Amino acid sequence: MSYLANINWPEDLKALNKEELPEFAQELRSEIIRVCSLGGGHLASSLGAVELTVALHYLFDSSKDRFVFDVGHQTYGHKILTGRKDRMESIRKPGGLTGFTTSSESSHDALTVGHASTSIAAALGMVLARDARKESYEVIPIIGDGSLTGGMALAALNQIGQVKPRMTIILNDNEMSISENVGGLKNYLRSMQVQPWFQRAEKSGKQALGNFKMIAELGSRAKHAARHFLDPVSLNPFHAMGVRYVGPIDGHDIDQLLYYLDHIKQLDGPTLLHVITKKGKGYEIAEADPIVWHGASKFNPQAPVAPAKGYTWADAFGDAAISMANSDDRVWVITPAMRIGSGLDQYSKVHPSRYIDVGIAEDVAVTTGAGLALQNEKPIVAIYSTFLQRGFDQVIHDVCLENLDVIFAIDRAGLVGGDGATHQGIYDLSYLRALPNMSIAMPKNATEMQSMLKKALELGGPKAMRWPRGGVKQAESADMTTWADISWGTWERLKTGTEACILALGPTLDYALEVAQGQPNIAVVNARFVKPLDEKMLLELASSVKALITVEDHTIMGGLGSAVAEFLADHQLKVPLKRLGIKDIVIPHGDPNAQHEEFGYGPEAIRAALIELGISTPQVLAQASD
Ligand code: HTL
Ligand code: MG
Repeated sequence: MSYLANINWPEDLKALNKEELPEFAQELRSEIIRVCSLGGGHLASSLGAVELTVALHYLFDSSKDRFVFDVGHQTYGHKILTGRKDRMESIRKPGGLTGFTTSSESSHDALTVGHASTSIAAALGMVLARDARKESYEVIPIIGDGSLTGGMALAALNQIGQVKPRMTIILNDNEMSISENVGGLKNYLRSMQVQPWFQRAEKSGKQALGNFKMIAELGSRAKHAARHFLDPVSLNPFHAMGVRYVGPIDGHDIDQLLYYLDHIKQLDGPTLLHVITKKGKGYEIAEADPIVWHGASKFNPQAPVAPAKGYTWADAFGDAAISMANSDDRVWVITPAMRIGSGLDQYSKVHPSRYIDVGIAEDVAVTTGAGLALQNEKPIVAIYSTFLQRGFDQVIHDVCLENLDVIFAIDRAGLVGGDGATHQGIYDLSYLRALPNMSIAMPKNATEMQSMLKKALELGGPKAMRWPRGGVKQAESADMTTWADISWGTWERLKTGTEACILALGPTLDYALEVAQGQPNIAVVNARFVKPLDEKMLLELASSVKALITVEDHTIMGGLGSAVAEFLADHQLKVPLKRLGIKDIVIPHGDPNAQHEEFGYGPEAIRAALIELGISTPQVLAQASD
């Protein structure tokens, strides 16, 4: 029988008998697989959290209790159960549901999220508010083992151990981040599953938990004994921070989940429930390769194979890094948990001794890079634009102030597509440009990327290079010694023109070239260095053309356009300037190419800007009215 057909809201789920829940969980799982097969999505994490999601919704009321999912990528089941079942096929698509939890999408989404490790701190704030207002709802952060590697999560736990609010923290431990999880805590968590005391505790744990409240109210000796049973080793790090530890329990056994969640909610103070799950649970291929099926592209559920992807910017960086590390044994690459996404799978195998995955800890990645540089090593810190935001202070304080030789390899610069608002890489130029000693470049292709990396290594100092998500043509030579020299801080004239010049960056160069094609009055420049600008060329242009247009896949405030405007103002140059890029708004998920036009910096927008600037040649007008 189909339960799902009649279940749209948590109330419908609550109408089922407890015995019916495992079967319903299977239906929920099938629906998640179906939805992801149609349009892709975070399949493996959502599958692993199915039973947990069912148990939470069966026991609590997400319209008032706050489920604070960390990252939010494991919430497809939660979305289906909270009134969004009929819109699931739209997930991550333009105008559709977001891929993470988003408060504006549903009142059942307690937190808008996408970056890791925030759930426990946000939940602490909610619990403080609840207790200050003497209200009685539950606040339940649900955090993965990967996300627990972030300093923010650990610092928030530490604070909870001080404040000791009544709350349940669920640690959803599948021993995986996107790739294998890393770190000492991971080893500890794994050891919890094989300790002999755990096997004993598993048998009698339920009974002990049932009696816990009663025992805890007895004298201190009994209290101590009870605590020791549930919180078994005095070295337990959660216990040490002042948070009661219960577990580990089987996160695919709904009965167990209900039992423990129900009992823990009756306890005072904070309790962490350690739940063991399998990433990709219930779908053979996803269980076998949870890395590939972490973020799936659409697939045929009858014959599921992950589609082959073409050569990407990340691959180009990974190949370049291998070559650099081959030629210089002081080159290192650091990633905060993004081995695959940053193109480092091969690098990690070829140069394992100069590769570090620090976990979801961008701050640690940056400052570890600083430490290496202080000892004369040559670190490359590979971070997505959006996640480097987490390491901002470290970039200033630990790298730039000391002018250290750290290369920042920034992937996913610009709009990123399905991941949407939380993951857009559109602020890095603004936040890096202000920093002393920092240099920022954006190559137009993989060959230019190689030259920039080589030069950055040679020059030293903090050097940031950014590139977009997606495909790029493979560079010809993998051998660093053959890579062309590039003069740092110089732009490249791609097309001459007499009346206007379009200064474009990265992927927007194609738009500029498309608009200028066949137009003798329009010049195009690859403005590949945003800091320093090519001041010589800019001065020449300012006195030789009637107008300038900047185009960038980045927020206008603080980006290339701002840099050019500042330069013109500082030199009292009166040439009209039009700046195209992202305005001061949040950009949702969508198709990046369509969004470039929609948000005002695609080819049509460039044509309109030319007309506005009075560069209304017949050709431009003809194209604009097409
Ligand atoms: N850095 C930060 C600050 N936030 C995010 N979201 C990432 C990197 C990228 N990221 C994810 S999901 C994920 C990472 C590293 C793994 C999380 O592991 P966890 O959950 O154990 O918490 P699991 O995948 O279910 O095992 C996304 O961007 C979606
Ligand atoms: Mg995990």
